[in-house]
Amino acid sequence: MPNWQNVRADFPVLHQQVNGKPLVYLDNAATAQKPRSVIAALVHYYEHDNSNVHRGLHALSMRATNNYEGARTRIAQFINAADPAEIIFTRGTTESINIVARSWGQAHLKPGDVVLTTEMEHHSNLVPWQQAAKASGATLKYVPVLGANAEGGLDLAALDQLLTPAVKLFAFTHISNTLGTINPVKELCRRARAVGAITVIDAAQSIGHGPLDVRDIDCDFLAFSGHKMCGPTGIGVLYGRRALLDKLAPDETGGGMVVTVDYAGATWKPAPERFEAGTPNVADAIALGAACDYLDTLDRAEIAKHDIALAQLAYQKLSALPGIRLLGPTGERSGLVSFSFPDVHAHDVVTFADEDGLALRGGHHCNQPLMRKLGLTSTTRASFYIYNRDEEIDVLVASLQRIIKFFGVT
Ligand code: C6P
Repeated sequence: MPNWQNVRADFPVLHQQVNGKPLVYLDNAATAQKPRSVIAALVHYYEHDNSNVHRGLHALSMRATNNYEGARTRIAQFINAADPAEIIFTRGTTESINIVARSWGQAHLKPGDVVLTTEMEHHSNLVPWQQAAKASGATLKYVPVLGANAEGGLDLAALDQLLTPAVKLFAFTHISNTLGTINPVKELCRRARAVGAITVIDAAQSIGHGPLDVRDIDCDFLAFSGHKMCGPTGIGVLYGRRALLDKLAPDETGGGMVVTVDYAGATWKPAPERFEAGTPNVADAIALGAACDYLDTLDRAEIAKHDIALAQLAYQKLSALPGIRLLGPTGERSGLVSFSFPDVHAHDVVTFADEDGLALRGGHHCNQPLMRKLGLTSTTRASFYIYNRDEEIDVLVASLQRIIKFFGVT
């Protein structure tokens, strides 16, 4: 089992005071902090290897290419993809989902088809499907969430009615960034496959928080961002089954992704190059490989236990506070807790908490339709990661007690 106290020492940013108080960083669902090894990988690349990839025959370019492709192989291994060619580097989850929505959507969707998603999706796994449906004449449908506080998760009985052969694609999140719900992704993929639908998983909130095996889940596409798993911002991954990727036309075209070009047209390289037009984000891809190494030194099954235990403790302690409304599952949940107080805006909560050195997130969390369904405009969210400790939950509770007193919440 990892020594969680040592983990904190790996993250330079944590060792600072905010408003005269020790920083308590509980905004990990927005972005995770970076360990020294990831920062060192970035510095090393720029100090020693910086060069363009796939183009040069000189030493630096070959080193950069080897390290860039090495990172692809490392990430394939991290999610147990069958082939590194199934790993496409993108800017993040949002771009990854947009590539599928545009490339796959354009090629396959037609009027009468259904794209299925869920009521708990982040805008990044919702708006691209709205756009794809509009462009093709397909219909977008949503699997409902159950319960006044969405505590019941996805309505799996309604899924029986919704998953008809008209459904060509089913896109869903692995973990809700607002509710903390962990969806049964393997089951959802199995049920989608039974009607011939392809599956797209938004793994933004799960990738850094536990083991993830695309072959075991048996999904067709999966998207995630490096910055939520200790990697840099500006880099992410689209995983796609090779057989599907090689049949897809690229969404973006230009240098690096073509075999031949003449004045009449061009032919495409196979995946992954086909989807990586232009100079890629070499440094951040390499540092994402270093983030995989880092997380594996901690054991991802242990990370899952650690983050879930913190969220459960927080849920239990917060539920004792007057007036609080807790959202999402009452039982097993991922490493975050979302809540609201009557007549206190989440932005006020976050501003007060900041005075106590706490970093929380307040807002709609890019989940506007879900917020509306729950009769809310915003929630406050505390999200936990490998370097958080039980004592930090006490700081959170004390800060919320101060807020409750100030606003006279009963
Ligand atoms: N959620 C949050 O604070 P990008 O921005 O592309 O790295 O990730 C988008 C995204 C997609 N899906 C889910 C489930 C997400 O949580 C996010 C990002 C952040 O909750 C920023 S809104």
